[in-house]
Amino acid sequence: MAATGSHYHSNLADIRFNLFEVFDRGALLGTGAAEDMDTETALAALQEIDHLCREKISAPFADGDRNPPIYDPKNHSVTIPESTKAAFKAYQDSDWWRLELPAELDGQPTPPTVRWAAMELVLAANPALYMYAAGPKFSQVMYYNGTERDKKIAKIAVERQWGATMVLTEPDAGSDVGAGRTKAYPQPDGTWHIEGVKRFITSGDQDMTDNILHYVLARPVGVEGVGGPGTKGLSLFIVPKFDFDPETGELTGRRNGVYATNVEKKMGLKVSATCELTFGDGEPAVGWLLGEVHDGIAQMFQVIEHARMMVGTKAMATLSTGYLNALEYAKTRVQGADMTNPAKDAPRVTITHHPDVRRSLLTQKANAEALRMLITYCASFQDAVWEARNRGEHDQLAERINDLLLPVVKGYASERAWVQLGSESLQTFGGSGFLQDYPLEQYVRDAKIDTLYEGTTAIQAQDLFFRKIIKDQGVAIGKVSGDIQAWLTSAPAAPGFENERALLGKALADAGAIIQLMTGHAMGSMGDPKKSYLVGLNSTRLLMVLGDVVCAWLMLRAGEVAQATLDGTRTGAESADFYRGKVAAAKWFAQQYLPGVTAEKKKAEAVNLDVMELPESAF
Ligand code: ST9
Repeated sequence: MAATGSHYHSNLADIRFNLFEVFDRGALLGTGAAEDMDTETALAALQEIDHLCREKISAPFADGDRNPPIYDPKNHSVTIPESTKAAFKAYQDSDWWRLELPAELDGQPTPPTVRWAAMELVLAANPALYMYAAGPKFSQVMYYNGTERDKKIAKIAVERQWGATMVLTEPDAGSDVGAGRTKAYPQPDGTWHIEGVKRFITSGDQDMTDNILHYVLARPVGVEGVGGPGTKGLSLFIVPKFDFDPETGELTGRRNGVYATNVEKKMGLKVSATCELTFGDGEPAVGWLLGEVHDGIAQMFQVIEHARMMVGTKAMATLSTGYLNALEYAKTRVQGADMTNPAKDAPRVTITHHPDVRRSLLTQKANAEALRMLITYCASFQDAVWEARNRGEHDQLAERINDLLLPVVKGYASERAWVQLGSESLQTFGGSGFLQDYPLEQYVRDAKIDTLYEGTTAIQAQDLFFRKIIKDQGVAIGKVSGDIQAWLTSAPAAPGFENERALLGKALADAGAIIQLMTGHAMGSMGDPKKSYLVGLNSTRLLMVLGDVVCAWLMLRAGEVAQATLDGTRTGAESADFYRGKVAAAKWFAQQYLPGVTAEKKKAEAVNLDVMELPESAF
């Protein structure tokens, strides 16, 4: 019983429910900057993108894995498989990527919650394709940080749909970007020559776009006051693959001195060409400094923040389609008898009758839907930032809460998703899950990278604690925690969640205790530097605990909305079984994950310096 048709399964009902029944995004649509995007238009767009994903974008998913891009070391070129090229062209022609662009760049102004809902579909269907198509989005970074000339080039890059890459990592500078050694030499004509080797460059070369703009971090040499050590000494340069006329965008025919010098052989996400790029070996790699600002790391973080949100969304999207594939299989797979009927000749049943399969399916459903809520919740703060900017203002609190949630979106979602995909979704298929007949084995391989690139889980955990909690002086975490507390003491939207609300209250307090414990260690480290190890030993734990608490809260909010719909105290757009499923998933998530927070608090308290004092030879 091999799978037929598209591997891609979407959950438009849950997306719609989240956006409009829980997060009330309808109030935002059709007004202000989203004037041309009312609720009806947004829903129609989601449906059309879903159709495109099913028919075209998802089509080369397996082929791209089995026949990955071909690297030609003679010409330093990368050839993308024809099937992926066709899907890429279909996506480009669809213009849906314009949802992610502002009006200044010929985009279709759309609030981030709706944008991420739309991109969830593309990321579930074919994540590498989303990355190849990200060039126009990068143009925003050039447009908003650049000179008038840069703004013109940004528009050209959108119009011509050029590719783009983020170029930070080097062989000896991965998590530690500040250790990068690539140099930039100023030239009399105002350009810069870049020299160095960069590694792990996603979409570093391809033959689908007429040009590629590389966004490169390098250290300026010979300019007073810039180019010092660490990340703060890095500047951001734009280095095109092909030289072009900045007025018209026409290619001049000159090939710039940046070449793919290797393409990695990987565990998964194989159709995404991960390149080594060599700059200025033999011929100059000419680039220009972005804007006037020698503040490359901050500019690059504008890309990174978007990419971290993208990775969390990709992880969630893969788990969602993985779960729906598993559910479809379980509904038709007949194996064994019902547990309550021990007779040898008892009728065989579909595996959805077996308790362990039900446990697994509900766990997958609860996780996929919780992660979707986490992403929508985070994006709802991006909506506030977006709305304020459109009014010419800043919503600083929303910016800080978005910053706080980003490492949770990236770190927690990626960890949960690939483990769930491997341990539950694939497992539902039994031995068949191990075969390439089904997409699960590829999902697991493709999703593993999400815990690694764009900052590993450990980096997310450090970012969360040191930058987003301590440096923020607890403002954002205080607000989120205060909102959960306020919800707990407010009148429930529907009865029946008393036990789960109590679990949430206890978990919130225990999570707070872990933060307090770690803050104490951080402060203690000023007198005793070794205390900082105690923070490091607990930081990933905190990341996962906060993910559990926030997700449980969001699921319970959704559960109460669903229960109220079933009780008839509000009206909803979906079927009764949809709402029954929401109630069950919400309770399950709270019951299965919240008690674990108390255990994590105990484990955090038990951590001491023994592990750091253990000699290497004892490991
Ligand atoms: C990669 C590619 O993995 C994977 C897939 C690519 C897919 C591409 C397609 C995606 C689409 C993207 C489209 C873009 C569209 C954009 C549109 C937007 C309009 N938040 O703590 P310090 C800054 S690529 C913000 O001292 P260290 C900040 O400026 C490889 N900013 O750091 C700060 O200064 P200040 C990915 C932050 O100890 C400065 O950095 N590699 C944040 O020097 C220094 O901060 C990684 O992700 C933040 N969270 O360096 C690297 N953090 O404090 C992972 C720092 O004055 N490593 N800044 O504000 C890290 O993140 C390290 O923590 C480190 C440490 C490098 C930052």
